[in-house]
Amino acid sequence: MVTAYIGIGSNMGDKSFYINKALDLLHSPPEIKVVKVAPLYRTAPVGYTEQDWFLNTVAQLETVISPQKLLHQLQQIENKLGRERKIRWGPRTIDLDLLIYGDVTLTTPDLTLPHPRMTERAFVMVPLADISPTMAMIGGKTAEELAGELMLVQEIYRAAADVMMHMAPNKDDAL
Ligand code: A4P
Ligand code: MG
Repeated sequence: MVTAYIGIGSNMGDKSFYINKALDLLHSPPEIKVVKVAPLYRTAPVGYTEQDWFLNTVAQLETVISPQKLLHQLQQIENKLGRERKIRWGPRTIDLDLLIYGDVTLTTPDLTLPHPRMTERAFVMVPLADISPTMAMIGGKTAEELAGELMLVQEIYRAAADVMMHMAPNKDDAL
């Protein structure tokens, strides 16, 4: 079984609904178990800035499927929740990025691991540090140290509402 981390973002419609729904869908197949979810954050758009603020969080998973299959699952959930790819880094109902998959490093046309931009982004590092503060990041800093630096220069605020997951019973038996 491998521990993986997923970055989750939404900036269209009922953002917390889409995030909750994505987590429910992620948790539903027997080969994926969502073990931790960070709090939700309101974050200023990075990259393409002419768009609404995002709601972001990070989830920790345990899974037996390959990183490619996991990415495929994430894309299927994005499609199910009405994601349309019109503008790179543009508005989206849901964005699910595979941040880390065990200690795998990989560069292929479809998948780069760890996610190449994660350590530059407060909207990833702050929630990641909430659930795994001592994780060692590329460059030798911990998640908590990096999050502390990024939150001083990028706009990020704790959201009022948090994730309300409906965890499936007896999930431990399924893996
Ligand atoms: N891809 C390669 N590696 C990965 C990976 N580790 N995880 C490929 C997920 N996908 C990966 O992604 C484009 C392609 O990246 C996919 O076909 C996949 O094979 P996409 O989700 O279709 O498009 P995107 O999200 O617009 O592009 P990208 O490059 O993933 O953007 P980012 O880096 O995810 O940034 N600001 C705030 N505040 N909060 C956000 O959540 N998100 C973005 C998107 C920009 N600004 C933001 C936020
Ligand atoms: Mg993406």
